[in-house]
Amino acid sequence: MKHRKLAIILAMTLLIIPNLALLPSVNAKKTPKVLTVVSDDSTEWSVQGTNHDPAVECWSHPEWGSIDEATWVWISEETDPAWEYENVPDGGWYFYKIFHIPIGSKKIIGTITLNADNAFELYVNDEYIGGDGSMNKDGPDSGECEWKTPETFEITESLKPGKNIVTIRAINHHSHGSSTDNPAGLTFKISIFEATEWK
Ligand SMILES: [Ca+2]
Ligand SMILES: [Ca+2]
Repeated sequence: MKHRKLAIILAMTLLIIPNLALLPSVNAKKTPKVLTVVSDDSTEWSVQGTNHDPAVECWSHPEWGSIDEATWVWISEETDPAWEYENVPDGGWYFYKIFHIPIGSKKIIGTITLNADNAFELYVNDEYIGGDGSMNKDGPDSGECEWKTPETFEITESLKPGKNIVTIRAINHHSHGSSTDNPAGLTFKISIFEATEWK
């Protein structure tokens, strides 16, 4: 009887062991994506923090360096360069995006890719991250084409679980031109990952 029990246990063990190899490894390295946030009509804009209004999808130039999934937005569908030149405050229009990283997320890694016509400065949770182009509304004299290429910044150290706010100051250069030969726009994509190893 004892031998029969042992034989059954041995048979079951032999059945289970090969199947263990089919289970996914718990140590497999992975970098799950937690969140993607893009510019869209839930982006808000304001004049230096007052009267937040929704940004709108705007006319986009075919040569603008665009970003997958993200919309070009601005304070109006078509730019009025002369009106903007007269009315834009020093430092440009302020654009905001609020997003929430799930509480309990650990080892968060984040990047943002963005582009503006003509120039921008980027802040995450009020911390300055970087920029592209001159924030002077008269623009540079060098004929810079910063609007052609998106920039990517790592924002890991500025992120936190819970509510986060990205602020982008953006400005259109020069008073001359029509809405299509001197357009304005902003586009961005925030990507948040949860890493398995902290570097
Ligand atoms: Ca750029
Ligand atoms: Ca422009």
